[in-house]
Amino acid sequence: MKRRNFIKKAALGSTASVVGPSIVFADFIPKGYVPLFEQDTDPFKLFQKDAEMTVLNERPWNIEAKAHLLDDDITPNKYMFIRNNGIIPKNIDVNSWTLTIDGESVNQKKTYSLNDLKTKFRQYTYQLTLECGGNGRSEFDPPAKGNQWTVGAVSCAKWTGIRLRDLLVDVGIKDNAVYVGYHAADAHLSGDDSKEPISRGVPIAKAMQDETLLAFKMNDQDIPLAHGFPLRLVAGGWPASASGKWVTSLSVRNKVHDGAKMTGTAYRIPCNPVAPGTKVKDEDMCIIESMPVKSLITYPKSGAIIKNGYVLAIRGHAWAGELTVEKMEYSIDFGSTWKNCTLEKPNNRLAWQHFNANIKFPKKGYYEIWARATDNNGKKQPMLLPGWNPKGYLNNACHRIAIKVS
Ligand SMILES: Nc1nc2c(c(=O)[nH]1)N[C@H]1C(S)=C(S)[C@@H](COP(=O)(O)O)O[C@H]1N2
Ligand SMILES: [Mo]
Repeated sequence: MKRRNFIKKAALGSTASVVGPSIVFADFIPKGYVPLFEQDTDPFKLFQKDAEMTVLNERPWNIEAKAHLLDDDITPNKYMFIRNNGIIPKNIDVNSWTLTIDGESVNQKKTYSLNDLKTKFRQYTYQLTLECGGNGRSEFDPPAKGNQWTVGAVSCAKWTGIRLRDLLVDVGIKDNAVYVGYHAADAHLSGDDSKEPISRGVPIAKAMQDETLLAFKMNDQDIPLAHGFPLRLVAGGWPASASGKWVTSLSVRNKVHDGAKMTGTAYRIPCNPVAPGTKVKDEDMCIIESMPVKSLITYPKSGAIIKNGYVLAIRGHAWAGELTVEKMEYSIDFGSTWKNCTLEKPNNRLAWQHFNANIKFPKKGYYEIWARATDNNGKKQPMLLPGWNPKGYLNNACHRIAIKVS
């Protein structure tokens, strides 16, 4: 990302907000002309992200955090990764926004205004872990195409909304319902409006969980535009691609939803492990459901230098998809020996858990701290890259930071 370039241009359009000021002579804009303020903008200003966030792609916008930026217990917007498959919707009118529930397995199609959703149903708040299925992709070998996420495509914000279950009950669904697929207002990169950038969803059992929300608030405020304003599906613990942003309709399907990015190698992995580089048959690919156990050291920042004799207090978060984290350990000798961290309970199901430990180093020199979580089924994070798959999903290898004791 050439920062200097867009800072220069952003100055020209510094009055432009995300939704845009009203363009006074809009009627006179030549067809196909893109106003300067939209041509190149500073993503950090545009999305209110911290300047230390990393831009991986500008079209569509994909932005990730660094481990040390994720230190907060509840992730604030400025450190939250953005993953887009298409173009963020423009000119959203909350007064005319509706959500339609249809599909083979509804008794009758029904449409709700935002106001209906906000007033007719009870609201709930949960802190929910959302991790992109491709987080950690950059480590795959042979490499996997797609955004080269390192460790920062994960967040755990507080979401407020209504239970998807309450809505489905209100609509009335048939016994043969299998899946709930979302459709959203973002546009396909090609500009072809008949195509959707992404249309995924969750099986009925996940849709019916207490914590599966149709959210209108994130961290007690309107959801930021980039994260799905004004209405977003949030299915914590699953690949975040299941959590549709800018949702305009939900289809209750009598089969596994077959929308964009539900098939082929998208968000699917070989049902059984394969050797790196293997071509896998379509019927041998399985949809990713619950995310695997994982953790992140968020303090100190990798590369920290400490004085000999100093006791270093490390901290971070651990999560395990639908499961809970039962044990958290660290190693300072490249995984030869492990010691326990103190591990907290989650704020609610599907929220990440905080850990900390006090570390003494035996003498001066270079060390790495490796962190390893174990889920409540006894599964541990692998020390190095786990099962290769064509699109580089589910890298839950131990997080490692470098420390110099001087
Ligand atoms: N409508 C829509 N919803 C979407 C996406 C998208 O491109 N369009 N991307 C998905 C993917 S792949 C991820 S990882 C998460 C990212 O959520 P965030 O940008 O709020 O962090 O949103 C999901 N929901
Ligand atoms: Mo994703």
